[in-house]
Amino acid sequence: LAVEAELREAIQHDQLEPYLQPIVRLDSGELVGHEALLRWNHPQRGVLGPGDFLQVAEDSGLIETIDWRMFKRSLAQAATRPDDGYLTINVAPRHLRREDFDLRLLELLSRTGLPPSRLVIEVTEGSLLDDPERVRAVLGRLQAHGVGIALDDFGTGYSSLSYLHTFPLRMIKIDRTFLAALGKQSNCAAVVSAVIALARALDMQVVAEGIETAEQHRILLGLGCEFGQGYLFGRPAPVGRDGATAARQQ
Ligand code: G
Ligand code: G
Ligand code: NA
Ligand code: MN
Repeated sequence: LAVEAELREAIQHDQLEPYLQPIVRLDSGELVGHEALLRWNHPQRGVLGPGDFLQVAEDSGLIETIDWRMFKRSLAQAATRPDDGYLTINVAPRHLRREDFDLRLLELLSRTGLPPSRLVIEVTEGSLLDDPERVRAVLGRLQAHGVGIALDDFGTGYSSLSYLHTFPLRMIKIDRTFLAALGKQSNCAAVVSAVIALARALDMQVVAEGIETAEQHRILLGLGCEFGQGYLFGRPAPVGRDGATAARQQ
């Protein structure tokens, strides 16, 4: 309860902020987009990531307010930065169960002036499977307006990609736990390679997450992975202090 009360204060005092992490083409290093990641500028404890409070935010329902503030800020920022590529936002599962989620998001897009084609929403497998018919309808309407849908943390769930493809997915993001094992466990490369081949056959883009080393970068290139994100290319950073600098210098 202490964390929940503190979170309410954090919302009131505007201590929550989107950090941006660059997403790049793995062959050229070209910047293609950014992921907005929630950070809490805690007055005593410094900058906190979602690991410290996301569960409480979701259980208490505060995540709805927090997410809409994040969406508003990151969409408005992206609208003023036309060279930043696309923006991905993380969407808590409960939003997708709301019939009016797509309408609210489209309204925010028009209010901020961000073209829908520059927005990608990141959803998890769990949030798709929770209420598949309703979620498919909401995502379908967003896709029809040009918003992209990315499947986040792919590989941590249990569903087959062929079933997940019954949702309108533009992109899958390979979870960073796979990257950690890449180069250490040989079967890991086989799994990633199969995921890339299937995604390609289904006409989806693949983004590898959590690339930290040149070795991982090299292996992914060899496997035909097109896009990536990770500390090697840029850490999540507040707008203004540019997290994409490392990517541009490559
Ligand atoms: O940045 P970090 O690695 O700590 O993020 C951890 C998790 O928090 C990720 O799984 C991500 O999906 C989630 N997350 C990050 N930012 C947001 C946000 O703005 N809203 C929601 N709902 N989840 C977020
Ligand atoms: O759940 P989601 O995939 O959205 O969360 C991404 C998380 O991964 C964020 O919390 C982000 O801060 C973190 N992250 C981004 N790049 C790297 C990286 O190269 N290594 C590690 N360990 N974490 C990363
Ligand atoms: Na994400
Ligand atoms: Mn992810």
